[in-house]
Amino acid sequence: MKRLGFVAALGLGALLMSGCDAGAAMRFGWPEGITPEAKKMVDLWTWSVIAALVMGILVWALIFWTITFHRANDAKKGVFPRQTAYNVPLELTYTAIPFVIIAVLFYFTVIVQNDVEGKTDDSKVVVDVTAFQWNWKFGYNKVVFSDGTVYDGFEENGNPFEIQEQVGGSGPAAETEHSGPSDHGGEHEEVPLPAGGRDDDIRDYLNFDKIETVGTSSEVPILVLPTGKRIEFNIASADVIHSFWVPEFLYKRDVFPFPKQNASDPIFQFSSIDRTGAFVGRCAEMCGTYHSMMNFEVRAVTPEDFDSYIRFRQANPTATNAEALASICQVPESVSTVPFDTRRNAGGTVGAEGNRDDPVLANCTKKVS
Ligand SMILES: [Cu+2]
Repeated sequence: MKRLGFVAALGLGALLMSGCDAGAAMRFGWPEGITPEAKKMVDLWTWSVIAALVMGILVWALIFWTITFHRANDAKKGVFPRQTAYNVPLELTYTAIPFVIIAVLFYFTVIVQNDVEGKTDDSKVVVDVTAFQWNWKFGYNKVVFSDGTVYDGFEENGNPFEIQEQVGGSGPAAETEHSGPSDHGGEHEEVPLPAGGRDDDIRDYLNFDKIETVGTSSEVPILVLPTGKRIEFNIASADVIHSFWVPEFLYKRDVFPFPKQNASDPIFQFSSIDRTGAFVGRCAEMCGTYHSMMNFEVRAVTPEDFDSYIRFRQANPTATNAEALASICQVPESVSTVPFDTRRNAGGTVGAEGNRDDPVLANCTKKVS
């Protein structure tokens, strides 16, 4: 008993000295959610862990009670123990209780899941997310400003893969007319390119918008969003399967190429972001060599700042995202993550010292075998 008390005191002391507050402790390792949906998921998680702990403590207590008070001693040696099998009421009880537990967990999971996956058609911001190896592109498909005016950012002829009109005969080598940014006028022969085993010309699920933010290996893409407004995400991949994950949203969704053919729903919504700040986003699906470097940042700003940001980008189509962020007095670079150093130029961190024109080792004798 003394030893048990010591262990309990040690555990309690370690918890108190770790400096985590009660709220963080009750999240059992999860980050603090910043959407109403995330908060509901945290509650479900907290109560599920508590239920598991109650069950765990009960089982541990029964195990320790048995091994402490029912071990063999001299008086019991050689005596056949009392048999308790075929105790029908007991067996019915411990069959029924797990079913009740599963039913209760299932009920609350479905309630929260329906809420998280719920969609309405009154989103104030619609963002087109395009994942590609190995970065992200964010486009503003629709924005409803605070004064009620609607900005439609969808670019009708933005898809360079879409074949607008078939000219001439049919068949794989048919002559086609190409429209969009890559159009150089005139006719050319269609060259099928690899795209998930399909021709590029059916990558018409990719959305292009007038205002877009594209990440590069030297700049982390920052997706600016307003607080307090319903936001819709429409995710698509230009190549392989990625996964859109913002830990503070407590939400992650696989980003598929060809969502229709892959039977994947590319749209999800959050009813609001509850506080301003910078939140790191990551790719959560192993998608190739630089998968771990595929970071982005969500920058939640006030609705007024968001309106100014979009209006600045509307008025200055050639301005960079950094300039637009600076125009609303936001730090123009990501503050939650850093770009991956690709070491492809001398301006970055270079490797060993050496003469670029003659990279040989000084005072070295070649080994001849
Ligand atoms: Cu990825």
